Amino acid sequence: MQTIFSGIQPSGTLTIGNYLGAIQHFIELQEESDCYFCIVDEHAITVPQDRLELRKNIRSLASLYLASGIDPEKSTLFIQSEVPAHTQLGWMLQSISYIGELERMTQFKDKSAGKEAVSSALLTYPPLMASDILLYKTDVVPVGEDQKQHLELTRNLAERFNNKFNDIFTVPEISIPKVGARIMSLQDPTKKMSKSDENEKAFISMLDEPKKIEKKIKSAVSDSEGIVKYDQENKPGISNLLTIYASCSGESVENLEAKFEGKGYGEFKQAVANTVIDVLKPIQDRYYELINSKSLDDILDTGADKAAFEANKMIRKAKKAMGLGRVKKKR
Ligand code: ATP
Ligand code: LTN
Repeated sequence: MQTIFSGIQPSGTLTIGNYLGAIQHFIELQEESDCYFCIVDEHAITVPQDRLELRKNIRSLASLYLASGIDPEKSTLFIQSEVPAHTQLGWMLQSISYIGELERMTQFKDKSAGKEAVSSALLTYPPLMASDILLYKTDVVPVGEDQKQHLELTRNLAERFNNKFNDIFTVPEISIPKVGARIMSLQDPTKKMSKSDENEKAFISMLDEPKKIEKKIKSAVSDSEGIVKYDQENKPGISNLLTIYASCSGESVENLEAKFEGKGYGEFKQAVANTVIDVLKPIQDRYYELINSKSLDDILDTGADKAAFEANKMIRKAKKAMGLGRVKKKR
């Protein structure tokens, strides 16, 4: 059986972009694979976080994973900082990462641009991400388009380690969805939708109330042509709404274009809003049942134990390969 690993940062409430680009696919994958889904809180602290807000976001993300359909009987759901092996292997992988290759990462460039104080952890974020993946002998990593570069670096680090020390890591494949891999901001459709965007109107949060969703979609940037047609270059706003509609409904973009031929943006936007609400409403209902439940804690405890057991086996191999610590004598 193949092993799947993916992580999401608790850096705010998940957006419809996170859902369509990532979580929706996790749900399908768990049926036929051994899956690990992680709340990567140590990645979130690479930029400043308020401690109480972070706590809240961690729990909220765990609850959203489950409400969206992650089944703890089938998948291992856990919090990164509760499994120390992640930072341990992260450090070892930093020792074989080059500053030059880390500085070339677009996420680093985007998040550090114009900032006065940039943490060194923002630069060394990718070896920690590689550690998350490599600890579990991961075969496939399902992510949105924006993570492609990080995955390529992960593959390079795995191969570099295997060649330099010992062949212990599985070199993972990336899996990017065909539709929905890059949902764009509603206010600036040339930028990806991001949960940490300062402008709240730019994203639809998975917990937004129906009225709010409707309002945000109605005020989404479009164009003056009045034709519902997919044209990424000339009509990025409408193309983005078509992608959202298609990923939420399962209908193809071509079908939707035909359905809205001769109809105005008002009617189209209302239909997009209705489909998004239909997808999110049942998830929100389950979310509020779970958020304060004891079962959420039990699931996270079990997940951390299982993940730590597997991860520690890989830590022992990696330490041995690099010559760290002592050779344990059998007594
Ligand atoms: P932040 O804005 O805090 O950096 P983010 O919204 O980009 O966060 P992540 O936690 O970094 O979200 O990503 C979680 C998963 O969601 C990843 O697989 C990522 O590729 C995917 N993802 C994030 N944004 C989008 C988007 N706009 N469209 C499709 N997939 C996305
Ligand atoms: N870097 C990712 C989050 C992330 C991740 C991972 C994704 C951290 N570790 C391991 C897949 C596998 C992001 O910013 N979206």
